[in-house]
Amino acid sequence: MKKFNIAKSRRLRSTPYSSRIEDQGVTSYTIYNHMLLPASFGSLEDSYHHLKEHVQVWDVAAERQVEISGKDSSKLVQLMTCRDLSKSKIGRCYYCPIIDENGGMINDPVVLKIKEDKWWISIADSDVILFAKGLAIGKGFNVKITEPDVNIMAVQGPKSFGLMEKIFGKKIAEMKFFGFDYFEFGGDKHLIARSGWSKQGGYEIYVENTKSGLQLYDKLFEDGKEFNVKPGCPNLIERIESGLLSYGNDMDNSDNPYECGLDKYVNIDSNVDFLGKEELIKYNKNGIKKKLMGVKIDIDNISISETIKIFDSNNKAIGELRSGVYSPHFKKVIGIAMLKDLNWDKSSKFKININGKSANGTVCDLPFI
Ligand code: THG
Repeated sequence: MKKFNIAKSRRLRSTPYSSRIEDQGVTSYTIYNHMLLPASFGSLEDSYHHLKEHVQVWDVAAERQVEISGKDSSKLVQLMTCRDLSKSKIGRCYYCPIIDENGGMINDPVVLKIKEDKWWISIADSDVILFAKGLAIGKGFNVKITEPDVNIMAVQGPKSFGLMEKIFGKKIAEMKFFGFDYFEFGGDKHLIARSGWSKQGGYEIYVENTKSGLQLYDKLFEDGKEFNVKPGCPNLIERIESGLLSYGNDMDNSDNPYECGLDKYVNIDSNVDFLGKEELIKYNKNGIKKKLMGVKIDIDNISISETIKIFDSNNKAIGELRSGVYSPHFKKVIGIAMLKDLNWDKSSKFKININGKSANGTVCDLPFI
């Protein structure tokens, strides 16, 4: 295989934690919101087992914030999402599909209500800020839209609760899932949410004060020794088993929230107005023709850098595999596939060709675990 490097430049942004994770042994990066996002620290499987048993600190600064403030900020945020935010509360996070006028997915961020007239949209990999600015200009909204210098570090894994309590005290252990509050460290306040892109539990620290954040980063590793803390990053195996979707991989602008199985976050019956509502009402009435499903494939490894077609027993294309990884739990490859209707039956079998090898697979529900 040919070897190459990705050339660094100002356009490909590092994070305040980059030099630390490079010293700590990051072995690959992906690019997310024009920024470095660590993708591995050595073996994916070792990190997966460690994440499920101990605690990891992740540099997820690439989950950028789009800050929307001002008199019309709530109107603009609501216009962008099909989730009803009319009863949303300050100090809560909301997982919100952002959709366009056709109902096509633009992003699937976590939305934080900071104040009545200030929101953070914690985005997946697409330029939501441009979409927001375009809408605000077109509608003549009185809002300010920026990308503040906020760099999230996530603390994930079952021992995250013990570690965070040791540093921040009892109050942090009492915080509910998707709640957030401000916690003091070395004289500085940090916004911390009970959230994160794993199902192993944990927190996300939205670092605004970089200097204090870096001290906190080091403190997490110092105090974390007794919890067997390690550096980590979103883990491909864990996130697929948990059914956490990755925008740009599992779904994109050609898919709507129903097709992505995000029905829970679609409120077409509410009074609120949002872009694409008419289209979603139609999809809800007439049904959808494709849907994201789990798949299990009898093969012992896979590496996906492009879409792989899935066929039925008559060699008819019935869908495509969008993410996949070998799962030590299931002892086969598990993946997320967009399948055409008639193939959503959980016992449906299919054929797939991976790196020149033919393999058999079956359809299942998401999440796997
Ligand atoms: N945290 C923050 N920002 C993010 C992510 C994150 N931005 C990018 C990306 N991840 C956005 N995508 C997701 C997808 C799923 C979840 C969060 C962000 C998630 N889902 C929970 C679940 O599916 O169980 C809970 C959703 C709910 O029911 O409210 O956590 O991880 N800051």
